[in-house]
Amino acid sequence: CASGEEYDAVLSFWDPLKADPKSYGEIVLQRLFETKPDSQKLFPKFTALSKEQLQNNPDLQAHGGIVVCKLTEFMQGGGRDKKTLKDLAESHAKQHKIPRIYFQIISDVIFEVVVEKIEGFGTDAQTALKNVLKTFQTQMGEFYDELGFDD
Ligand code: HE5
Repeated sequence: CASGEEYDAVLSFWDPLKADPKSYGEIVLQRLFETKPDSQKLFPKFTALSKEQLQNNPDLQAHGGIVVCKLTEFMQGGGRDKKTLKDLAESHAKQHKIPRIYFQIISDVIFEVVVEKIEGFGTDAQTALKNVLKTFQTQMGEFYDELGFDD
């Protein structure tokens, strides 16, 4: 599990994402679809759209914003807010049918985008972010296990 100091270290660089979740979320989802084209099929709203149609797409921006806001909420809770993750695991397992591997895949994309776009995100903050995202994936996995969702 990531330590409290690690959540603080990440949050000390997180202001740009808090200020503009849609823009960062848009980049994350576009990068996700580029690096893992299969992932696009998991989104009924986006599955049929071309790369061009995913540019400046208000739905994609809105959903990207939602994803970044949830992640911010998780970090601000210092990993102790189980309700947020439990609700997230339930909707992703039962409603959206997202195999758990995608939490790792999107975490890797988030890491890449954050390090690339956020000024001053040094090695210590990078290690902290890796550990925080790892904790996120692990806890989502534990809720998936509880729900009996095997994928
Ligand atoms: O669960 C919800 O609210 C608690 C519904 C809205 C929501 C979705 C839907 C939220 C808050 C998140 N996602 C958040 C989130 C954080 C992690 C990093 N997601 Zn989510 N998702 C939703 C992730 C990770 C993740 C990986 C993948 C492949 N997510 C997805 C996919 C996904 C899908 C298909 C949906 C359904 C809504 C939709 O299609 O929106 C356009």
